[in-house]
This record gives sequence, structure tokens and C-alpha cells, in this order.
Amino acid sequence: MKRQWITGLLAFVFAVFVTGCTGMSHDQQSPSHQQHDGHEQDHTKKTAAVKTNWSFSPQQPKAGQSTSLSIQVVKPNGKPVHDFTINHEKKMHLIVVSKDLSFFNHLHPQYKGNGSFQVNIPFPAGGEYRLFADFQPKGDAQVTQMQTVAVSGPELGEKPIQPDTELTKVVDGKKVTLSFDQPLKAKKPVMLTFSFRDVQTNQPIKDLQPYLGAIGHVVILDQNAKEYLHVHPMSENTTGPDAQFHAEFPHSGVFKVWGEFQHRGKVLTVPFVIRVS
Ligand SMILES: [Cu+2]
Repeated sequence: MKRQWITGLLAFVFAVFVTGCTGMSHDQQSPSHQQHDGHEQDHTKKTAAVKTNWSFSPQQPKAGQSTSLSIQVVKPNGKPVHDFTINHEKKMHLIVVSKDLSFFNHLHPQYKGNGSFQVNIPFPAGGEYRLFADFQPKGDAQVTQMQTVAVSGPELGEKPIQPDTELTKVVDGKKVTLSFDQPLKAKKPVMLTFSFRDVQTNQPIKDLQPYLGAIGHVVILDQNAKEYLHVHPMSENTTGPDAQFHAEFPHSGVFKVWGEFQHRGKVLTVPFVIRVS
């Protein structure tokens, strides 16, 4: 499983480069419209022989209301893909971020048959969001596909993204420190270490729990939310206080990193903003 994800990483980065080069639609598209206007999907054929049809209900999502999203995975001939490899306990992982990366959500659409996945998404405010679906048709490479969505309703205003000056965050009574085994450089493999301490006692936390079959999950996006890296741990059996991940940043610039972990039955998400030179 681990090997799969690590070897899948390059494919991910490549897939994201490819999808990232397209002009992104800000419109909601009806399923029939999408069949014709498959501009974004056309590019992804280079990395995988599948495309995705996204449909939102309501077609124009509204802030504060639940939106139903269905994603159908089809072959180039339009026939649905029926078999998916389960990665980290799920057939599909969906990451939802606001354009300024201040909002992050990690969801698992439910497989409904006929190549279709469904999930309800809460959008907290109006504005533009990017959605990344990652999945693996059985016998095929891992695929990441992106969709942009405009949500109506009051906007919070974009917050400029700034690299953190200190890489220690307090989340749910835990002090989480992010460190690297070497300076962050583009296209250089680096090990990311998340270290956990109890805020009250300052003692290392040694009883982290597996989350989706691993010590944790790390999602990385570049500042423009165009490049997506789903990074997986070095060791799946550790319980802390350190959780280590291998990553390779495709270019220099500012990236946001979300680590997701589980402790005492509760999932915590720890965000960091870093600069890669
Ligand atoms: Cu997931």
C-alpha cells in the first residue's frame, strides 16, 4: 500500500501539472454541457484513460447550504469505470479548498455504482473553490482531477497567503511542530517530520492513532491551488511523537501543507505555509 502511494506520487505531480495547465472553468456545468465542454478532461487523457463528469446540485452552490456533488468516472468512450482500487480505505478522496487556501476539507465520496460517486459538500462562504478528486481505476494509474467551482453568497474576502514564521501550531491541545531534514528546494526529495507534544505537560504524544490506515495524511498545494501533492508516510506503524513523510516539491514558491492525524478518536488538521526555494 505504502509503496503504491509513494510510487504514485510522481504520477500525481505529473497529473497535476497537466490538469493545472488548463484554463479553469468558473462555471457550473450541467452534465450534458460537460460532455461537450470537456476541455479540462481532454488534457488528463495523457496520464490516464479516464475522465470525470462533475455535477453539482444545486447547479449554483450557495454558501451555508449543503451541495450535492456527483462525480462520474468514465472511459474516453463515455462508458463508466466500474472497478476502483481502494487506497487508504477509500475508493475516492476529495479535497476541497477555497482559492486562498484558508478553507480545507477532506471528504470521501460514496460509490453509488455505474462509475458515480456522491458527496454532500458544505461551502462556508461565497467565492471560488477548487476540488481535487483522487482515485485509481483498477489496473490503472492513480488519477487526480481538479474542478473549480464558484459558490454564491457572502464572501469572506481573500486572505493573502504568508509563509509561517514559526513552524509550531497548537491544535486541540496539541503542540505540533513541522521540521525538515534539509532546506526546502524545488525537485529535491525532503523528509517532513510532524512532532506532537501535549500543550499542558509538554510531554511527547506517543499514542497517535492510525487515520485511514496510516499514521497520518499530508496534502500539499501550491499557492495557486494548481499543484496537488498527496504525500504518504514513511512508516504506517508508528504512533508518535514523530510522523514522517517524504515529499518532493515540483517548483519553488509558497506551498500550504495540511497534516491530518488522529488522537483519542478525534481527527486533527494542522496547516502550515512554507516557502520552497
Ligand atoms: Cu481521503
